[in-house]
Order: sequence, then C-alpha cells, then structure tokens
Amino acid sequence: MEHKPLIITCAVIGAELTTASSPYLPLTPDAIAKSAIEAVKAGAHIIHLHVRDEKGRPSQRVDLFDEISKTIRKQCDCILQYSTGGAVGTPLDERIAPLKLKPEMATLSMGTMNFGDDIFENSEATIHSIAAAIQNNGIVPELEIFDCGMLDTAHRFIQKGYLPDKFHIDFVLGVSGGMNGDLKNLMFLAGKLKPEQLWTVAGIGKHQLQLSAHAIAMGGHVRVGFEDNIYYKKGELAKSNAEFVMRIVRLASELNRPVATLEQAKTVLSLND
Ligand code: KMH
Ligand code: ZN
Repeated sequence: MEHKPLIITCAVIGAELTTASSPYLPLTPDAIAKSAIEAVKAGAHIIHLHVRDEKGRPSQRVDLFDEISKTIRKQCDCILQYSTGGAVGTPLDERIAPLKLKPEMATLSMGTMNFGDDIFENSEATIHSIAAAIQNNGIVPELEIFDCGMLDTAHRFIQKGYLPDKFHIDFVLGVSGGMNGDLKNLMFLAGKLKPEQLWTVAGIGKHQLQLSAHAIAMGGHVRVGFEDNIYYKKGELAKSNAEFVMRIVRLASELNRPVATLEQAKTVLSLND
C-alpha cells in the first residue's frame, strides 16, 4: 500500500527537563525559538511547543507563547501546536490561556495518569474544558493517548460529538505510568483506529528510534525531540532537536516513504479547510 507523505513533529523541550539532564537543552525563550527554527529547517512540519520563562522554568504565560511563536514564524513556516498539558500540576486556566493566540493545533490529553512520581490530572471535566477552549478558538486538536483507556475515552468523546470533527492522534508510549514503548502496544493502538485516521507516535527515551522507524513503515507519522528523548544513541546525548529530525528524514528516505511538504501536511491535517 502506498502510504501518505510523512509528517514530522518536533517536541522541542517539554516541561520536565532541567540542565541536570543535558547541557544541550534549549531552556530560555530565545533558545527554544532557535531550536524550533533549526528543527523546521531540518524537515519538521509541526512544532509541539512548551515554553520556559527567562529563568528556564516551565510556563504557560501567554506573552511567552506569543513572543516565541512570533520569532519562529518570522524565520520559517510551520504548524505550531501548543501544549495544553503544561507541567504536571499546572492549573486548568493557565493550561488553556495561550489558546487565545490561536495556534493551528493544540494538544488534548485524554485521561488522568501517573506521570513518573506525579499525577497528570485530566478528569473528564478537564478534558471537556480544554476541548471547548480548543474548539472555540478554531484550533485542530491532537489527542494525546498515553494509555489504552485514553483511546477508548477518545472514541467515546468522538461518538458523543464532544470533539471537533477534525483531530489528530498522538500515541505517547514509554512514560512511566502509561503504556510502555513495546512495539506490540503501537500495533494494538494503531489497529483500533479506522484506516483513514491519521496518527503519530512519540516514543519516550530509548523507544523513540524504533517506534519512529516502525511508524514510518506502518504509514503513521513521527514525533521526535528533546521533550521525549535526550539521547541520540545509547550513552550519547543529542546536541540539538534538528539532529533527531534529520535522522527521521534519512530513515524515511531509506524506507521509501516520501516526506510531506508543509502544504501537504496542512491539507491532511485539515488546516487548509
Ligand atoms: N508535561 C506533561 C505533564 C502535552 O504537552 O499536552 C504533559 C504533556 C502533554 O507534555
Ligand atoms: Zn508536551
């Protein structure tokens, strides 16, 4: 079967990492924007964006999202996908605040889970509130699926008409507390989708490379980046987000999977409608 052109997401930094884990992380507004621009120039279509304040602390401040988005957009064209997950424990009003800037996409986590030693709270009421904020701002959601029950919740929300018609799905596999990065989990989850449903896999840590390769072969799409993984290979820290993206572009070429143009990516993600 001929697969659709590949869409690459780069999750530039996330909310959890600190300088203790790697010296190469972009941890200020300028560094995040620069790293995102490099990733887009390397081939990423979607920038999954968390922001940090001037001290490198995770933040959902609207002014920071605005500033970083403007810097990125000035230097390259891409799809911005804002995180509504924020950091564990971020209050709901802060999580949805940046959506008023109307990025093309935003995340919507489909359930509560253990997240390492913490609890990532996404009660049904929280999911409804974030979904409404996404819909009211005309944004395309990406449903974040960390576990099988979250996909069942997503299907229930879709069936009941609680979500917009157009959405994307991201399987995040390997978070401690969610489904692990075993390939069987990806096969199982992807097998529960309609064949025409677009999906991406974000493999955490050591799972990133293998799951990416399988997603390319299966017709899925790929998310890479420091948020999910700081190692380029065992024992070797990645020096930039662009390195991860370049490797996916090379893998796709080896596997005969064309990489989407930005216009193709926007079209299949319903961003041109
Ligand atoms: N930082 C995690 C607790 C998202 O971006 O929507 C949640 C997260 C998901 O990163
Ligand atoms: Zn995130």
